[in-house]
Amino acid sequence: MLIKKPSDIPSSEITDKKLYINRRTFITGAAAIAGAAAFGIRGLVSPEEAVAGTKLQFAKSKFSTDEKQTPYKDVTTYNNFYEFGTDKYDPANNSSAFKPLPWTVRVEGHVKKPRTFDYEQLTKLTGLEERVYRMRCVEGWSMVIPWIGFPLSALLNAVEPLSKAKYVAFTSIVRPEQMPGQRRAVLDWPYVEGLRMDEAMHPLAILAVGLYGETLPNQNGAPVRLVVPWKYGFKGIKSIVNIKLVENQPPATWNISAPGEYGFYSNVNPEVDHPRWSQAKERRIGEFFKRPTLMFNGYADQVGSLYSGMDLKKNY
Ligand SMILES: Nc1nc2c(c(=O)[nH]1)N[C@H]1C(S)=C(S)[C@@H](COP(=O)(O)O)O[C@H]1N2
Ligand SMILES: [Mo]
Repeated sequence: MLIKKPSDIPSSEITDKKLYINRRTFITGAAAIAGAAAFGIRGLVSPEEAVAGTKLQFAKSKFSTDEKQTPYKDVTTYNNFYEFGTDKYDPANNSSAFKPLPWTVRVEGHVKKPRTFDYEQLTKLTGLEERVYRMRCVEGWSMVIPWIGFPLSALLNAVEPLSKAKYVAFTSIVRPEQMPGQRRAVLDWPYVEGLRMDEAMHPLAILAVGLYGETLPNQNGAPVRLVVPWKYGFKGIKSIVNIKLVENQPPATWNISAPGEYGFYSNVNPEVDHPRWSQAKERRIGEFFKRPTLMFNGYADQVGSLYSGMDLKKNY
């Protein structure tokens, strides 16, 4: 993330590079989930579907944008997931050995009922929804992604937060044997992130288990990751194993690594530039001309009130 500015990336690199794994490769990877039935996501997938890519059942959501969706290929081959390497194509190329199932997420801290959820329990909390969201990376590119997930608030409510809980701390998995990027100290592992409690409870904040109607490819944060569409992409922590409700503002990986560049809040804000580049515009992947970046990534009507009275230049 520190390495390339969006303006350094020729659009030819974005569209023409042949290094992406194709959809079939993902599907083979997902055949690892063939065990799906064995792991107990029975009811969501039939064995045939598991082999052909694990389809999810979901409802549509009123929170979706009807903007043109970024092609599957771009969503799954051009992104950041430093556990698999620092290049945009590394996650797709280096994540095939990762085994996303079986999986559990521990939810604890200042809660009445701390609990460990397995994958099936997560997908059944409220059932799954499709949320087509605009996503804006701090580096200046953006996508429109049809996520499949459920409200983070549903998970938090299930453990009954206590009044002492002011923030939510998220932790990614550490598995250097399956994540080649973790064999190097590019970041402090595990990757960690945080939200303020009211942000975490906002209906737009979801935990995603899929995209384009199928289980998440490894490179996009399988099997469960955070999606907060009004914040820069790096807040969307992937492959989450622990969620802890805490009293004080928790550490966040990019904030630890470069505090002057990446704040705790990291709301998409065209008026507050990154110290090394402007945030006023963005390049929607697949489009040639840049478009203006919108306050809170276009979700100002829904989330603006969370920050009323806050100095967003200081709390960047
Ligand atoms: N665990 C972990 N989560 C992570 C990252 C990472 O390196 N490790 N990168 C972040 C960054 S910088 C971005 S832009 C998004 C990109 O992933 P997506 O395109 O699949 O949303 O994931 C975020 N979550
Ligand atoms: Mo990012």
